[in-house]
Amino acid sequence: MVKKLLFLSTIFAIASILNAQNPIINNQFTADPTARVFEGKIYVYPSHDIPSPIERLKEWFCMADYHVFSSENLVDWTDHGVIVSQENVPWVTPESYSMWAPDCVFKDGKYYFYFPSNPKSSNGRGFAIGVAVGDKPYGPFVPQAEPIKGIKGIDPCVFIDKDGQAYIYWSGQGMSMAKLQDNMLELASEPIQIEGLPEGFKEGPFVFERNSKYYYTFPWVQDKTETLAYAMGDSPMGPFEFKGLIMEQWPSECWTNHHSIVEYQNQWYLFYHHNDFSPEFDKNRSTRIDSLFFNSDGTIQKVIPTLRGVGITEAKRQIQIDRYSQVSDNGVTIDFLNKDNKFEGWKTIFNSSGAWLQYNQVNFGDTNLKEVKARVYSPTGGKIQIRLNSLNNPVISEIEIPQNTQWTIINAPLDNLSTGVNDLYLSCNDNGHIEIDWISFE
Ligand code: FUB
Repeated sequence: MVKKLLFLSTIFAIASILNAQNPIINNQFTADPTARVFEGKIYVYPSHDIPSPIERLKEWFCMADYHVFSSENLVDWTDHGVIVSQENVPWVTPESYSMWAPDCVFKDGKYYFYFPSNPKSSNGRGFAIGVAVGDKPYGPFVPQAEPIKGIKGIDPCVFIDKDGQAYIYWSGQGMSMAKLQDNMLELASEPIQIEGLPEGFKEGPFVFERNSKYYYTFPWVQDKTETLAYAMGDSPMGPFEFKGLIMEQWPSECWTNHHSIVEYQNQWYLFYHHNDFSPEFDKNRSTRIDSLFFNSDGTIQKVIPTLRGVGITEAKRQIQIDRYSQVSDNGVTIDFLNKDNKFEGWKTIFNSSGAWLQYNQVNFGDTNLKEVKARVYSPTGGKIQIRLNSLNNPVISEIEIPQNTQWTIINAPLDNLSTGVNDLYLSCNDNGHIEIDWISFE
């Protein structure tokens, strides 16, 4: 049996490379992202939302398997393919499509992948939490024959303290935790409830430590949709004192949020999700990242979700300016390129004089580039001006866009050249209608 499972995990692992800002994964829906640093890279273990192939889940969460993604620069992501699926876990009901929010940790040379699902023994009801074990962060992972005894619930998070003791946290029937045995597969203590949290629906615990403070973080419905909130304590078992919000609720169109917090190359990041590629159905979600900062007393500064996300964009790549850092109040709109395949991404529409857009952190390298290239469409024709670092700086390129009725790629020369990392500013001086898919420098 073990050999067969290993074989299945291996054949599914076909890596592909993705490049994107927020949302960071653009070849499938991904939710509940747990980010971990393994072998000097960031690995993301998300849920894999799919449009339901079965009637019962058409309006609900539907997940058949897990992929894992990795990145060194938080911009280019490798999809390592399927690591665990509902068909290859002995205890999971094969067509339950309940492979909800997972986690993965490393201990004593092994990677332990924790995931909730519907157990065969439960006649279609409820969740248990199982473990799959691997030698590498991208698998292959071998699922255990049975789920962890003593846990009924979802959203596992495993935290290993500095002394090597591992703790598992989960939700469902309250917010619970227990110690894990050294084998990482069994509980070492009776589950207890986390005290000190605010009233209201809570799920998705994520625990981390920083400067000897323990952070118990969780999605929490304070009003209409889920916020991300946190409490702090001096021990992984609490007590925890509620501190407030990490992220505000979504303005209605996505009911869930679910997150993880990780330090990578001296910067802390919040991984979370939103329904960017599926605005009309909030159970098909996508992973995002933004930077996270602490105050001097250890409390967390609120994270404002951005489209720009994190990481440096190479000037020679196709820069998706629709993932902007800031835009003018009027005259710029963002829309899908192809409403029938939203994974193709977005376009930026400039349609009035004075409109501007800012896209931060573009790396022009150390040699002067000579021209700008843009994929554009404009039924009216018009001009776009590009500046670096401020709208008051000299224009480095004026792109004259001829009236056209089809997407076309045009080139314009660059003046006042620059090297290094700069913020881009695009602005429009006329009232034409100009659509831009991407721009690039060469
Ligand atoms: O992804 C399914 C469920 O939605 C998760 O388990 C919850 O945390 C929520 O994000």
